[in-house]
Amino acid sequence: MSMVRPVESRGKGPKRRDSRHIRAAPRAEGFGFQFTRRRPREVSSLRSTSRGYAEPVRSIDLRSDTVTRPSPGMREAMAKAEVGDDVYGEDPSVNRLQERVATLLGKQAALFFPSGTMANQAALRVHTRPGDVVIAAYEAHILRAEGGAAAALSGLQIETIGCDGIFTPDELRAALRPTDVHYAPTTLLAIENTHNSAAGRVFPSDLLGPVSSAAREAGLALHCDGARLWNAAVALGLPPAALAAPFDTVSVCLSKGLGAPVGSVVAGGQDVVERLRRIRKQLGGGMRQAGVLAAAGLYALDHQLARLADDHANARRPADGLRALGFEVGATPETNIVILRTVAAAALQRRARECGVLLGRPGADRLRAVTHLDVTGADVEEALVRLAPLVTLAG
Ligand code: TLP
Repeated sequence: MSMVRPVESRGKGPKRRDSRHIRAAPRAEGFGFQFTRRRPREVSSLRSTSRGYAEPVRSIDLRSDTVTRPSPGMREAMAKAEVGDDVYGEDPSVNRLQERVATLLGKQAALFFPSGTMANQAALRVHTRPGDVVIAAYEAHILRAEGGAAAALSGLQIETIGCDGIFTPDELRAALRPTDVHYAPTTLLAIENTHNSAAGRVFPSDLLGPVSSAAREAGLALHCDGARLWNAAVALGLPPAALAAPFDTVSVCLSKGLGAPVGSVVAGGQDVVERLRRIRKQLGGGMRQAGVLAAAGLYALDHQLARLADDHANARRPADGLRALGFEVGATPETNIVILRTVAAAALQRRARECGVLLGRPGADRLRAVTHLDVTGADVEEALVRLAPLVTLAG
């Protein structure tokens, strides 16, 4: 393949791109490259080789498990989806997805949402009134990463407790306020399982019962932000319904590890789901022929659920590898998220990108690597090779 001109003939070194761009070939064709006139996202830079030719460096995207692209099988399922107007409840594919998720989570009913954020925020609103307090784990996604929606849209205060996404019944009780005119009523407990900021930590199944009993004794409703509940279930070897059982509502995402392009579902009792339908409409989330999206979710549940165990194995490898290289990595991940702490997070993220490794930066001193459907074990090894020289930056 003589698709890239020798570096010398361009005179400006290996970083300069040809006027045309280079795009990675589809996954099924391996790591080959082809020219295209569109700016590619897959190729981050060119590197010179001993032969003096520039070769494209294929990006390994570890920013999030949301970056996956629908596979050919999923696209085919989407193209063939039976559809109808879902605001009238007439989309057969959406109805099938909702029934499927309700069954998987052991609930009476479920409702399809365009995003995890809308799913969570609708659930918070359904259980509360403006001014109420919601208790959640320290650095909960509903507080940190949903654009301030709980305050802006539902007038809620979120109080966080515990550490690493986990807390005990005593910590929950200690956060409750006396019933007194000075204090806002605490009405909801929200548990995030797995916990994103705590490197995908699973809420321990033996704590789930005591914590939810303590919440019930205090009269709280219970919501689970289960964007990655599938990962928790696979990691524990338990059915998702077992982890969903204590909760009034559970939101799950189809667009994270499961690899669908869009979609979340909230499951719960019939009544609560009917009330959620109205809130979804208020939030602008009533969708019409959404069956094309639901079909992707159904395909993901059929074909891409059990393989989450591969992502977990692929996350343990960089955690161990990065630690061995001298990076500060927390506990070995229980699921698919690795958090790396460094004062030089911004610089390291930039240099990693130049080497073709895309990392997330969830905090000023934190980088994140998330494994998913579109990265293989070999990609993870390659990422470690590319990151090794950067350890001196990590401080
Ligand atoms: N998480 C995203 C970002 O928002 C940080 C990611 O890349 O991890 N709950 C949890 C626990 C989540 O991790 C996310 C997304 C959501 C809810 C929201 O889902 P979406 O992005 O569909 O609104």
